[in-house]
Amino acid sequence: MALSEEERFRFDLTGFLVRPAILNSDQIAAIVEHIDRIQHDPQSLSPAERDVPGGPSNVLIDHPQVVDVLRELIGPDIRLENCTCLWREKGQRHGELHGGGPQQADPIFGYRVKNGRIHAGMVRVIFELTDIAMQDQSTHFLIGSHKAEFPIQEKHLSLEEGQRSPYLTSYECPAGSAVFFTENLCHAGPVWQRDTPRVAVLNAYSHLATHWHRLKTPPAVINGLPREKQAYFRQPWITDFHTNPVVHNTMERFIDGDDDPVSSEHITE
Ligand SMILES: O=C(O)CCC(=O)C(=O)O
Ligand SMILES: [Fe+2]
Repeated sequence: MALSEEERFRFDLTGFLVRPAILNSDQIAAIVEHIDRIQHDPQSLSPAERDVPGGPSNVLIDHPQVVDVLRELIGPDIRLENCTCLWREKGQRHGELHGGGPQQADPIFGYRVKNGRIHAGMVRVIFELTDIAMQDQSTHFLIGSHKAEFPIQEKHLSLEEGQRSPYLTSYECPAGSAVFFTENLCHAGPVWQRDTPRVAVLNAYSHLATHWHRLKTPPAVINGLPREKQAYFRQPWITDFHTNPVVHNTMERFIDGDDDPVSSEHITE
């Protein structure tokens, strides 16, 4: 198992988990510089690097300390279905608390534990590329809400100072940390309070058979990745019954085969 018993307990109890400092300083510097150019000077980049996870951020797609955890949380076959970068200046925010509660019933997001195993739907991984202190106001979580069966009550949804739920929690971590959370956990990106920006990459992983986000990663970026990383974008199916014996959509099949890495569901307009 990838998670220690303590990590598994913590993820199940709260719905999120921080793995501190899994990237080295060279990796962090290269990705921050790349995101700066994506956000502020995209024309200086080749089309293959004009968005994440192209260029140096491709190390995040299949970081060993991340995919091991995801395979334990989601299942052995996973996809990367959305990848975004952020450069959040003081005063900017993502928005209000959202998600969690009874959408638990939806297999895309749902979180359940059976036979000693976690079966999470979509899991988001935030790669924090700057140090995060509590007062900076990084992503916040309403802990336990990933298992809530009743609607999340209004008084627990405030981000106002002094009116926040006692269950609203965040984290501190050094640059280069990975923050995992189940998409069924109620969460928010409040107003960023630090003078220097928060730079991060957000990856959404899901079970191989599901796809929530319409893929927005540009085809040129996916085409520019090594084949074993393109495999994380393979089509969302498990078994092909057209063939005898049936074929399974494994990572190895994709890597050894000639499937077009850019599937028809791409936004091309
Ligand atoms: O930007 C943030 O801090 C939160 C992002 C968020 O809500 C999400 O990844 O779904
Ligand atoms: Fe969100």
